[in-house]
Amino acid sequence: MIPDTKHTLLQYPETNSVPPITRDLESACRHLYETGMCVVADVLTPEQTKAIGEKLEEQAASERALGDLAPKGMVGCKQYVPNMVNKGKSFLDLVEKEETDHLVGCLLGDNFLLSSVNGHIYTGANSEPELLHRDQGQVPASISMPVVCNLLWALDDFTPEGGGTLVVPGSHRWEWQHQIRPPDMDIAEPVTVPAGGVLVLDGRVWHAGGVNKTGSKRRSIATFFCAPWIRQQENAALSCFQEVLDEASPKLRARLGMHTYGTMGTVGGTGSEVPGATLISGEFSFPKYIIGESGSLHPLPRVSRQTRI
Ligand SMILES: O=C(O)CCC(=O)C(=O)O
Repeated sequence: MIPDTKHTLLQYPETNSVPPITRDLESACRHLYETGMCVVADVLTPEQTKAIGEKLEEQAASERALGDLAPKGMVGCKQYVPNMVNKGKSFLDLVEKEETDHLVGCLLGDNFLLSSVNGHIYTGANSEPELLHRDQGQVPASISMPVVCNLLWALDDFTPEGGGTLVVPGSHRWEWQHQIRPPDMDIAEPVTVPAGGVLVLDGRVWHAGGVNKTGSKRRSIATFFCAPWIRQQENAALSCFQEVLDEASPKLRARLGMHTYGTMGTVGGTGSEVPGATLISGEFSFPKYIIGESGSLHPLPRVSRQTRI
């Protein structure tokens, strides 16, 4: 897939309207190019939505019980559950879906990587929206192309009253000077996403979690993706269980970064099967050892589901 990068600039502070909810992936990609966002309905069945929601709740409860042994997940009324890669196949299935390939591919090209998978649970009412931000805030604003893309899989309805994501549609097309500091919150629009649907955000578009006036629970899984030539948010090569990689399809292994991209992402200088070629993109397995000074050989330990503290 060849991403459409020929969009025109939009004069700050002009914005677009929130695009209509669609089920058609071609329309969704057009919405993404034009407005920096799209909402696709019914990508998960009600049964899948319920099962993923329950699994997320169970995981969140087990991490709260870990106390200080887990990263601080609770911020205000939001519990953040990081690195779902090791926490159940249903989360990884979102990464491999055909809709994911299509929607992310139309922004980042076919070779995109999984940057992270995180769970979000908003447990109650709040009075302030989150900070407006761009998900590619670490990338120089003068880089005018999308290099990351976030898919928020709604496990409950996102509604304006229930704190649904606030987005400034079209802000990805502003000149780079307006990509550094957030615009006024009052130009951000609340987005409605029915449970089982997905909200896709171009990494350059300003957005934030909204104000939840109803106190209803709002859960989602954020599958975050990046171009194959920038760093992933989670260092999957280090933190992904070996068993997850052993069970993964070639596509999932590649998304996790277990694939070289030209000369990038090698492990110990990963060799190519092709004589004389070093610029070949291809899957690798972790070598048994890393070569050190004077040719010493050092075993490469891998994190395993089997070994526990
Ligand atoms: O959950 C939301 O509505 C917003 C999440 C968000 O801003 C993000 O993942 O970058």
